[in-house]
Amino acid sequence: MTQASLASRTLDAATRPLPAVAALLACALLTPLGLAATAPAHKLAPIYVHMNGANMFLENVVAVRPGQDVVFVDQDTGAHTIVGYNPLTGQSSPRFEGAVTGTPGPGHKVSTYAIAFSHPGLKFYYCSVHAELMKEPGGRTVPKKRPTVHGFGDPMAGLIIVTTDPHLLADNPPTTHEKILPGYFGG
Ligand SMILES: [Cu+2]
Repeated sequence: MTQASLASRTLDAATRPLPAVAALLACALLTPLGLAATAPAHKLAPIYVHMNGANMFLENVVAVRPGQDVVFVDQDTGAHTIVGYNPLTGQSSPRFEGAVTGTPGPGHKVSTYAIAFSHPGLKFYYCSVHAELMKEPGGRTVPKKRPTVHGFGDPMAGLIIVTTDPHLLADNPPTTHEKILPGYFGG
């Protein structure tokens, strides 16, 4: 890597989260009090969750505002599903149910699935291809990695926190602001 490209990468990494932070600040300043939780005055940039290898959601916990899109981006060679479930009842969600197809790699069309939620809350989801829901002895339903699936030990699952809390919203990883992650397509 040349010194120039190193400097450019460093600069890029340092400035990347700023547009999103600026957007949130602008929102906080421009949205009348009490309106933010129910009706965003203007469209926020989406938050991205990537699949690009090891059969997992790369950013497996993200926070979004009510009405803000979460876009699942499949940069993996394999297909996945995104299915909401309730850990207390074990029921799957009829509305939060998406599917994305794999891609051979850079230059090919990337499959996405988008969803937004109206109210604050915890939205648990899993990939039904690579994980399965199981009821634990305490009564809670949790996703477990399917025994035949390759990847790390974690089940392919995640959580979307729908909130107006600025501290939670600020905790998103920097990659959630990029639609496509450069330089890597997983298997
Ligand atoms: Cu999957």
